[in-house]
Amino acid sequence: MCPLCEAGCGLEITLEPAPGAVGGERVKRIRGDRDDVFSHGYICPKGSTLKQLHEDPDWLRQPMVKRDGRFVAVTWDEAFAEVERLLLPVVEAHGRDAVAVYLGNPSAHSLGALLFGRPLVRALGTTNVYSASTVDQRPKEVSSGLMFGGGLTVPVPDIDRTDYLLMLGANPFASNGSLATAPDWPGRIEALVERGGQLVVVDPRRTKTAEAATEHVAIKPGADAFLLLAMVQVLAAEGLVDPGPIAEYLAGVDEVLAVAADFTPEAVEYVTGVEADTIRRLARELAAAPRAAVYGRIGTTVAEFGTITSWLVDVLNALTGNLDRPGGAMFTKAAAGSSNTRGTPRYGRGVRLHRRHSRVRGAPETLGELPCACLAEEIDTPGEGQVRALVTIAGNPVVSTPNAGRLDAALPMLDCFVAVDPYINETTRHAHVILPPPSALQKGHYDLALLQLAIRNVAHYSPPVLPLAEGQLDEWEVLARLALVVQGLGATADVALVDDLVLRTLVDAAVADESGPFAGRDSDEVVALLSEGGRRGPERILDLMLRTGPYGLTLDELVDQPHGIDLGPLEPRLPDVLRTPSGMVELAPELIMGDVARLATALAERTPGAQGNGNGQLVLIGRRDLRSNNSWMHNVEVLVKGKARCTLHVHPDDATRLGLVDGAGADVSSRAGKVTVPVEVTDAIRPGVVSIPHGWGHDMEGAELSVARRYAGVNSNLLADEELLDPLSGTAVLNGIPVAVAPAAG
Ligand SMILES: Nc1nc2c(c(=O)[nH]1)N[C@H]1C(S)=C(S)[C@@H](COP(=O)(O)OP(=O)(O)OC[C@H]3O[C@@H](n4cnc5c(=O)[nH]c(N)nc54)[C@H](O)[C@@H]3O)O[C@H]1N2
Ligand SMILES: Nc1nc2c(c(=O)[nH]1)N[C@H]1C(S)=C(S)[C@@H](COP(=O)(O)OP(=O)(O)OC[C@H]3O[C@@H](n4cnc5c(=O)[nH]c(N)nc54)[C@H](O)[C@@H]3O)O[C@H]1N2
Ligand code: SF4
Ligand SMILES: [Mo]
Repeated sequence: MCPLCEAGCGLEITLEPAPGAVGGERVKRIRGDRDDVFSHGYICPKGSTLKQLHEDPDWLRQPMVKRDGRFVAVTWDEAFAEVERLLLPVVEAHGRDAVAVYLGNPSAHSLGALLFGRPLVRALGTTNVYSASTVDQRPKEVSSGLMFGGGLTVPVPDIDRTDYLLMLGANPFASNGSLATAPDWPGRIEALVERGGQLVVVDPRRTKTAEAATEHVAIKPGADAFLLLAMVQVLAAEGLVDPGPIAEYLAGVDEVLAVAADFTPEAVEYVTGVEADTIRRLARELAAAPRAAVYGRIGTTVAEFGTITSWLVDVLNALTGNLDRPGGAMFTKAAAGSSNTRGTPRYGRGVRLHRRHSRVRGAPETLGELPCACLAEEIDTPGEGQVRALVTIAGNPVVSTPNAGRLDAALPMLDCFVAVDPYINETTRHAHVILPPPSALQKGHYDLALLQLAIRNVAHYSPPVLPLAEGQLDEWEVLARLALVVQGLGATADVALVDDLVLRTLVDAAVADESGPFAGRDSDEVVALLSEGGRRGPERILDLMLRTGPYGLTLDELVDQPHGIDLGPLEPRLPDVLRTPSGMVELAPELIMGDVARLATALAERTPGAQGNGNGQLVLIGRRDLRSNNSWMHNVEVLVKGKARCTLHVHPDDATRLGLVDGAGADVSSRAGKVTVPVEVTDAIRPGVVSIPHGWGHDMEGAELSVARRYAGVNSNLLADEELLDPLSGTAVLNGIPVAVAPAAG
């Protein structure tokens, strides 16, 4: 299984003898697995580069410790001793909250990091927990948590069976899909159009996905909430509200229709840049389609009204009768790890939000984390509670988070910075200790998180393809040893302590679960069963999760079926999928209803001619490229060579007005910073909007990425403003950044 993105394609990897290599073999070829039950041979250009990543000379194979400002390779024992030496005094002097943790994107695709990262966070005992979620999907987790009772209880568009897909702020032709796990989105979209279905893409850019669609709506950045709420208004005004059989599980329909009343298509025409007639037609089409789904992704979440927009996506699904029906927006029933297949069906305590606030700015906690846009100020603002140590796991926040310049300047202030990461990059160059994981080919893989959002119920496990080198630690072992160090058990303590404790906690819960397969069994006996054949680490825990999951699978069964197990198309799951206290879908959660006032204020302020509406103000958005993966795969030559990808997309009208020339440089500046970037004039972007992809800027001193440095590009997050957040989710606004653009000086 390819662990690089959410699609999770099956791979066929051929090895060949290689006398010098660890284990005596190396990868000969990687291609798509034609027998895979879900991907059927599909692969993107990144999948085969698992070989290049594994063989990349810059991929660290030994821990690094900084001595006199330079990294030197050390043994694992020395590295953990250094962590102990630097980290424990911080905790002793300033308490546990003085240590912050940042979890990055690849940790969501790593079984070891998923299962041992949280125990490490608990061992640290800090409330300063940050992750890439608050520059990503957190608004969707918040809205889903409030509506359905679980952060990952996110309805996914049933694209294989739908007749009408309204897609906002997503470009699966580049990203391969997100929060809707499916290999080969392009093929599935083509099939939708071929069977006579409609795809409407709402995006300020005419993307490849928009080109494949039956309609493209070039909305103004940040305006999706207005568009969707106006569609609700049309449904209400025209008597088109018809939730169908799920009506009996919906609470708050009238409240939702009431708040939509003022948001008529005419009222939002200016803010959205979408004609009232179009909005009205879209609402009618959505209501009339036999089976339809609304789907929103990152263009709608890293936005000013991210949570409201995420909520409205599912409000529309529900009001048009498309929630929880085939061809609509449905709930996955994952084989392992899902909170909506555990406990009492239908009822739960829901999610708790805003239980505490960040020290400096008072920004809200969500799902146990603070907004990563606050990390820099928590480090660089002196006072009680200041962050003085940092642990990053699979993250590159200096490139990925807003006002990257401020964070870059803050990291050298830390007394201790430990990075679990394979590269010396823009972020980890500031670390005191770097602890590298093995490559993806050396780790077992089961996508515990993203398979919970698959558009078909499937289960896949792949064992390590290549062995660990002598003395090399697996990723979970790195995290377990870190946990032991922070618990004060020493740099050489045995990882089995952590492994057994994590498993034991889960087994105890399993024997206590009256409806589960281990109900009433003896914990020791269950642990012994799971440990048969010497199984340990993440695999042993995964086996437990599979056995206690809704299909009662075992890891051995998955190992025996390397092409995956198809558990069938999604099926209706209401009301059992819910974990809300009321046992109802909360269509009008209080927190969200309260935030609609902000939308109303914005609507009143943003009228042509009103003061401060930013007329003529350019705004910056991002984009993705099929050959990139956030910030960290630009060290693979085959992916970066050719035409430069880190360019500023500008509409021809804006280029003429601003004197920008295709191929020449432009200075782009915002409140947060300034970059100089090559111009690419294209009519595929809405006038008034410019776009730079994130994840670049690899020419920083001290980073050791020999290929990426030659294709450096610029860091677009130097421009993103860390002060702009969606208040409900604490998610940074990364699209719609006000910028000034001029021909590059000199
Ligand atoms: N302007 C703007 N900014 C954005 C976005 C945007 O659309 N626009 N998108 C946001 C999104 S969606 C995301 S998810 C974030 C990503 O933000 P991050 O997660 O902070 O960044 P990544 O680029 O994914 O960096 C991954 C890091 O993990 C390391 N790594 C790779 N594989 C492994 C592994 O197996 N184990 C470990 N321990 N480390 C590994 C890499 O070397 C790298 O340092 O960026 C966000 N930033
Ligand atoms: N090749 C590749 N694949 C990836 C990644 C990658 O970096 N490269 N990253 C992975 C990760 S971590 C994630 S989270 C997913 C993200 O997956 P997607 O959400 O599909 O991400 P993008 O391809 O960036 O598409 C977002 C689209 O939103 C548009 N947009 C920007 N602002 C707005 C707005 O205000 N409103 C609307 N309606 N649209 C807007 C942009 O023009 C862009 O086309 O991709 C994953 N897959
Ligand atoms: S789309 Fe590409 S990167 Fe994503 S899982 Fe498939 S092969 Fe890997
Ligand atoms: Mo992401």
